[in-house]
Amino acid sequence: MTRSAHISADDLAILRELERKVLWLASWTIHHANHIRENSDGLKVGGHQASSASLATIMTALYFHSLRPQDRVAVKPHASPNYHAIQYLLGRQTRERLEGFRGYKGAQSYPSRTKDIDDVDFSTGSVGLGVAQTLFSSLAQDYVRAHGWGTEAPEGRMVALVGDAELDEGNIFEAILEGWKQGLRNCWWIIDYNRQSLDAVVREGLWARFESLFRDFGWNVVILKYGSLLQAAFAEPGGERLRAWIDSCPNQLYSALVFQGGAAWRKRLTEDLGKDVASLIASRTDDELARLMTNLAGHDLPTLIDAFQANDHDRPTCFIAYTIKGYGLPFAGHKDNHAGLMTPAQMDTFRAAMNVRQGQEWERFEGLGLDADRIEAFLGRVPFAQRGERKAAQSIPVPDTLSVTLQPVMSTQTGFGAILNEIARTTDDYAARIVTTSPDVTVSTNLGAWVNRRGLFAREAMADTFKSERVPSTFNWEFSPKGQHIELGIAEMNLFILLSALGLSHAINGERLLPIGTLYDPFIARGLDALNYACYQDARFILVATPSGITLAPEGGAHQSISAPLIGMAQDGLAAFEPAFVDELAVILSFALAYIQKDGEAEPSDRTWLRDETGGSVYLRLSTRPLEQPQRVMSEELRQGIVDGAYWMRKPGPNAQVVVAYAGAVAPEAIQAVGLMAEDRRDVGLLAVTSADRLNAGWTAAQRARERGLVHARSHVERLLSELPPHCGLVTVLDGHPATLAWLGAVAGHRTRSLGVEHFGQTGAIPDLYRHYGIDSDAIVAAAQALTPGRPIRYLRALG
Ligand SMILES: Cc1ncc(C[n+]2csc(CCOP(=O)(O)OP(=O)(O)O)c2C)c(N)n1
Ligand SMILES: [Mg+2]
Repeated sequence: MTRSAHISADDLAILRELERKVLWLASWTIHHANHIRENSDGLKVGGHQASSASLATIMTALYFHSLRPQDRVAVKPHASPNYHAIQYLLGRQTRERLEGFRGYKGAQSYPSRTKDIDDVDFSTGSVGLGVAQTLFSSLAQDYVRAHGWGTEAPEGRMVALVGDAELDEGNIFEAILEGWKQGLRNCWWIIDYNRQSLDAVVREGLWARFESLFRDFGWNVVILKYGSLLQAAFAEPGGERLRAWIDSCPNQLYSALVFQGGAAWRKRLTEDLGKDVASLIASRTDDELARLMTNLAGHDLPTLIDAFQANDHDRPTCFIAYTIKGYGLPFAGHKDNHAGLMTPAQMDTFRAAMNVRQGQEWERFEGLGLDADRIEAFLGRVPFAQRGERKAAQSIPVPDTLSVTLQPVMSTQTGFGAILNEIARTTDDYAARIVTTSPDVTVSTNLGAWVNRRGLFAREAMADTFKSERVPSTFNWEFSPKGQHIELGIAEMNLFILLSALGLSHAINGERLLPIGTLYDPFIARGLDALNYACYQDARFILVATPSGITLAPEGGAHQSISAPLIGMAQDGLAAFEPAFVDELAVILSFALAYIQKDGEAEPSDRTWLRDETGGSVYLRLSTRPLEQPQRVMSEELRQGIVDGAYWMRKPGPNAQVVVAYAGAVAPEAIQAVGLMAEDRRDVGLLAVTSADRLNAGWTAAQRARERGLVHARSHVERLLSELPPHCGLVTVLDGHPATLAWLGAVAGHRTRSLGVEHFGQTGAIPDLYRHYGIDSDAIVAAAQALTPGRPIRYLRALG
């Protein structure tokens, strides 16, 4: 038996048993979900059996031996059954959930931090994102430790188990480049090089591209190709010829021979190599020959254990581990095996080969060739399983009021910069926990003043040469380990994945950060899947998007965002706000800094029907348009309205004929329109909407509550609109898609006309564009006139 210098023969024997057990349990879990559990929708589960088998050995080596308690892992999505099986063997996953794999409340199809119970470190699912998450988590760990937090615990490695086809995703390359810039450490990517994607076999020689790519960016590359059986065979007569043959064998042929088995190997090798390898082949049975030829390093425990042990440094490392998709299963190597499922007959054969008795399929120690006590004792001392309960990160108090000096005329974007500047001047704890980041739009999103005070982060200090050379510059661009801004290259995917990593620091590092990321609003779409991913795994951050909409005017048609408000509403885990004024922004930002730290279980609030105690992330849609700021006192009621999503800027009278509801930068048009129609329509009201998202969510929740019998449930927007007479018309307006506010008419049954932007690309000054797209005051008045009976509105007649 082949040996490893880093594990005793006894322990290796146990690991081999566990490897078989992982393969069995993962395969059985999938089989059970398809063939045994009642599956009324008739949907079959593809993409798991072959993919899991490919990683079974590597995951056995890691989880039962090489990983340390401080390490964190992102598991390739389709290897989820392996992960759950491993946790089950360690006593951290239930049989019930395995039986319910992919079912309601069962173990998740793809490992999920939020939905699984077995301590998943990073969710995966959308390929490429979990991989990059490990890279950014390493940076987040460095950031936390450089600031002097969490240093009592040892540094962990962030490990990704990567499908080879995952490297087709562009975000991986963006991440590698950024990692190089930031001096990445403590990151392992283990590529499951099975040379198969979902559809087919991958291109020849891909490993060489990977190798040079990673080396170019400063990674250590370890190629794990041959297992210990093959290495031993290479020393036999003809062994070198065999090695050369394998090295030049096309991927497709290798896969096909794996699928066909021992007899096919014998025939092919004999044909190609003849007497050179005659004795090597003749001394093995078909089964032994098949075992030899599939003994790639990714299926060889001693080789893996030695390689992991030998990589004892903090340089980022890419392991390219040769594997076979479907290893150990009847469809091993077949190019169509991604969605392959074993038939019940095949499963019976497999079960028998695994020594598992019928009816005992879920038994943890069934079919093992070793004493259960020995295995139990081994499991009890597995290093990775020694990690205890996660340290619950403290919550950092945030002031109720953030100070800002209001200029008579200013934009929300300027206000944002001013508020952060004020925060930067304080010595409060929460200010120290804020970390900002931006993909090359730090200055243009107004983070400059903050960065001037708090500096840029890098593990090694770097001076601003302009400053040392005394060249005048507005911005101090100095890097140090104490800096609080992480400057990224222009890649919005990276921004969101970094926010995801920083926003999970409380869970991963046990140290809370308050991350704020800025970007231009339209480029949310560029990183949308990564944003969704960050929310899905419940990372907490504040996203500040500015400028936005057509209001960025001469900045150009290409940068206009229309759908962003709808994204804000629809994105689960993200509370979206679009304030018009800077005093609103200050209230929202203070709310947001507290909200991103909440994770309670409380019932929804009676006032709003929002579940604020559970917290979430926050998206602020800001603007560069300077607006005249209201001179007003921030009453408690006003503050509450701003946070809840809307307040009356002008309360409608009892006979109101029209209400204008606006959001964001079009406030002056809405205010003006209300003034212009005041003589011709009675009791006109003006509703300032600060969060269509929260209004809508509360409304939906209250309706559901009533349908379930809580007859008194009322949401904030229902209360706001309840006093309007039925004949009152609603005109809604925002610089974004009109559907964002169109639903307001359904709240209490009011006729509604919704103005907004449906087309884009026109450039010009704000008045030109507002007129062109129909969100200026004329358009609001015209809509009000069309919607409500009464005499023609004089102002419009005057215009006409
Ligand atoms: C962003 C995204 N696109 C497409 C998919 C569908 N998908 C799931 S796995 C997969 C390819 C799997 O190939 P590989 O990463 O090599 O893993 P293997 O199955 O070979 O282990 C694809 C295209 C996905 N999950 N995410
Ligand atoms: Mg693959």
